[in-house]
Amino acid sequence: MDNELLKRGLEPRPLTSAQRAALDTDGFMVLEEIIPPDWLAELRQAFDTIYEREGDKAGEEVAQMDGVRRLADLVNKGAVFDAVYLQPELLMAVYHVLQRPFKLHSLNGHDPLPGSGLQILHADWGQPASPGGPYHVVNSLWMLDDFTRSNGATRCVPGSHLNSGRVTDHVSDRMADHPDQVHLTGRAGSVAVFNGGLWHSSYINRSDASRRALHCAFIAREHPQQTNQSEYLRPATAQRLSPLARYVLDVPP
Ligand SMILES: O=C(O)CCC(=O)C(=O)O
Repeated sequence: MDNELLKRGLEPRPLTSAQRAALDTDGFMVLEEIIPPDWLAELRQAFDTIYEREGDKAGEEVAQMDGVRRLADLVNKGAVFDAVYLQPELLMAVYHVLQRPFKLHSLNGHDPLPGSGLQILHADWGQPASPGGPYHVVNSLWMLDDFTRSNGATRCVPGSHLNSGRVTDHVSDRMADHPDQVHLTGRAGSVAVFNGGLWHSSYINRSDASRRALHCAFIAREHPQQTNQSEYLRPATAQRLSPLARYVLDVPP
């Protein structure tokens, strides 16, 4: 484990052997009942309030997508998000995959609207992959609603993080269903953690229900962040950050 995390107060929560095996072999795992009901209600409320407040600018710091309610830079949009990027099981899983010090890559929101949401199958690490690592990115999906087959639960191809090269070396039509794809379903309050080399994408929401998620991604410490936290850091955020939060965000002490 990264001793800097422990020195700043992370309480280690060792993964089970089944969790480690799932991350190694499938490239993902789902942690259930991570978000208690009160916090879940606050996160849902914050998601909707921020989206309403930002309107057509919502998500623009990172990426907007037609048919998807996107949010970005959530580190600076409410203390309710502080515990997301410090969740101990999540940090342990990230270290297990990356095997070296890491930092937050970005904290965003994603809600495919009814009838929309399909993305190309992609990996979050943009460079060609080498089987067995080293890996560079770990992402997590915080399920603020139940993730079901009908409301657009994320699809992924188990074991695809073990392939070499790029997704395009293996898949010609990345919008099409992949024969080996599965969906990351789970109850609201669950968190799916996956290797950034895993082929995955958002899927069509064929229901009338929302499918709000937070994307909390981490990157090996030697690489630039998707959201440069030092540049974006607002005074109100800086004031409340713990030493552990500052380290994970990679902002000055
Ligand atoms: O929320 C999802 O289903 C995954 C979205 C995703 O992979 C992305 O926005 O790059």
